[in-house]
Amino acid sequence: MEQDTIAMETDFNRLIKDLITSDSITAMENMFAAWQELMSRYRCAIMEVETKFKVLNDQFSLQHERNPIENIKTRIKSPDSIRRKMAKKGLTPMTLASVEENLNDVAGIRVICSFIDDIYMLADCLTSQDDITLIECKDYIKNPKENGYRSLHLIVEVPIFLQNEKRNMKVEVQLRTIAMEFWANLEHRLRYKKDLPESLQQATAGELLQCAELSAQLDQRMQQVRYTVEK
Ligand code: 0O2
Repeated sequence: MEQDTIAMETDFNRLIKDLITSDSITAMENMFAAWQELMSRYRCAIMEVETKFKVLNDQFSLQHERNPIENIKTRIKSPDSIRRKMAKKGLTPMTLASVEENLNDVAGIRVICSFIDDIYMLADCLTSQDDITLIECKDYIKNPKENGYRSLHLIVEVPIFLQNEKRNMKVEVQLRTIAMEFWANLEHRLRYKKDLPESLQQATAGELLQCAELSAQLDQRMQQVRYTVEK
């Protein structure tokens, strides 16, 4: 019996060794290295765009004694989220070249602003810089989504300078006010409570839409207060 078990284990080990050849390990290592390199390029692109916003914030605070930016958040899309988005768009098989060409939001930066005006001022300042190319602009502030979602989304291309080459990388920039961020964060959390009955989902959607409208009014009023104070 013991002899049989030893023989089976030896066969199994041989099978595994045959499957995992040194060639396949090298191929996996190469794939992993290429993935790491692409993600590193996206991280560099985020650093470039984040620095641009920090410079604008600093310059503006010197000139106007206030900061238009409350907070900056950055993220690289997770491998699982990338895989799901590629599948949703029907982009299979998933290759690195296809991810780079077809996904605009692997690198994301969110800029939380004090006032609505600041959003457009910062967007203009960023897109008028000569190394930035504006690929797409979705204005969900002027045209909110049906559920009430508001933000300004830009897809920009920014060059990054590596040891021996220059690469243009895409970055998604989301600009929103504190009130828009507050609403979007809570809505995002509630949306993932998927097991709600249909009637409750509809009631919640209506309530969330009203909250979005209230928060948009709040943004408008705060903007008015600022105009009054500045006059
Ligand atoms: P995550 O984890 O935030 O990155 P496209 O990218 O153009 O093919 P998409 O994804 O519909 O199509 O683009 P869109 O409309 O510009 O939205 C992209 C991102 O905006 C989302 O990213 C969210 O971050 C945010 N967003 C859009 N609509 C809503 C909304 O209704 N509620 C909330 N809370 N956020 C929203 P991802 O890919 O969903 O994920």
